[in-house]
Amino acid sequence: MKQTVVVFYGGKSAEHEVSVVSAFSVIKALDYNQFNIQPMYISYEGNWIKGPELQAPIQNSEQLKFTISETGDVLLGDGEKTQSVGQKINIAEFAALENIIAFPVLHGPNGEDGTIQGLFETLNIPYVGANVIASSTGMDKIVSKEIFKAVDIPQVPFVAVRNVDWQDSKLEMIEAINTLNYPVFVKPANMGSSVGISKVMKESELDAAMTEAFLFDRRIVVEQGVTAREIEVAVLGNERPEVSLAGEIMPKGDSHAFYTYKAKYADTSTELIIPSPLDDGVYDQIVEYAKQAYIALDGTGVSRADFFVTADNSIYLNELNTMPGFTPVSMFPLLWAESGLPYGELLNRMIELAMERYEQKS
Ligand code: ADP
Ligand code: MG
Ligand code: MG
Ligand code: K
Repeated sequence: MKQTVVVFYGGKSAEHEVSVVSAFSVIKALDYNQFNIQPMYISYEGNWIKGPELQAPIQNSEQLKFTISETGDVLLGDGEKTQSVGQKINIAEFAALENIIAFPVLHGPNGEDGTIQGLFETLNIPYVGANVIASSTGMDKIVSKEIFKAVDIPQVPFVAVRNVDWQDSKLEMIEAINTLNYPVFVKPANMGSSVGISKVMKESELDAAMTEAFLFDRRIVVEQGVTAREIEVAVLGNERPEVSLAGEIMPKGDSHAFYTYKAKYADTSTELIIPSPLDDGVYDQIVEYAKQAYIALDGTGVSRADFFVTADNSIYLNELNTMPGFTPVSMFPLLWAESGLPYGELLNRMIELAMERYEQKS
């Protein structure tokens, strides 16, 4: 009997739409000779909607009832963002499904942060990608920075700020932030896709940026801005992680102050250069840091490690993303394709790694 891969997508997260686009490519590219595919849409409210089980690849997103507009918006059903196709199910019904493996293609809080991974652990269901601890620490920019610091991976200077401290002792907080050089980047601790992030040129702009970031999280990280190239590598594996070639992000046009949400998903003018031309020794050092970072968070399955490389070849780890984008224009699958592992084979390898880990545990 074929195993069923349950692909979770959507999610109660500001990165819902990115997830839908990623999942569509995943669902299309999975190996239907080996698996049945069960799409499982999670609505903005957190409801689980079980779509029709698929025995053959779907050809277009209409069959999953969503379309992607020219501006990159995902429109579900008739364009109502909360509409979806399928039948609402509860966790007990999910747990009763037999011979399944979960494939969460979810970004951001409630999907990439260890919560749903913990549910799969509890239900004793194998799942693709990062485990609970890598997911939760990787999602939290403050916790992950503290861990990377502890293993001596270079990062830009940063200051962590809690909402209550910003309310109670703003002047002290500003003083701490002013020890960094402007521009600074203000980021919600738990988010991705550049959601809630601002580049702040001077102190007078700080308040608005903090208010914006606090919409997404109680905790914020303020980072010193660097002028640098953005270099990313993909990591794949459990105990012995492998690292791909390096890719470089080139957001084009001067409308982008940095690699924004729009530049990431809607803007086809953003160029990805693979392999990225790097001076001698830089790639090897990046590979080393990527492995160290992955192991420090106890990474499993996959991650994308993102770096800043300055003109004088200083290397800073920006972040580890445990559920990197999987859209057709996403860096992670393109990096593996250029490194000799095409999209479909990459998905198979990810499923294998999930099963390996599951069998080791049990
Ligand atoms: P996310 O998890 O949302 O992708 P990042 O920390 O990667 O958040 O920040 C998003 C983008 O903002 C980066 O890809 C980069 O373009 C820009 N950025 C973030 N931090 C800095 C920094 N310290 N210096 C320069 N650019 C930055
Ligand atoms: Mg991120
Ligand atoms: Mg990022
Ligand atoms: K992250």
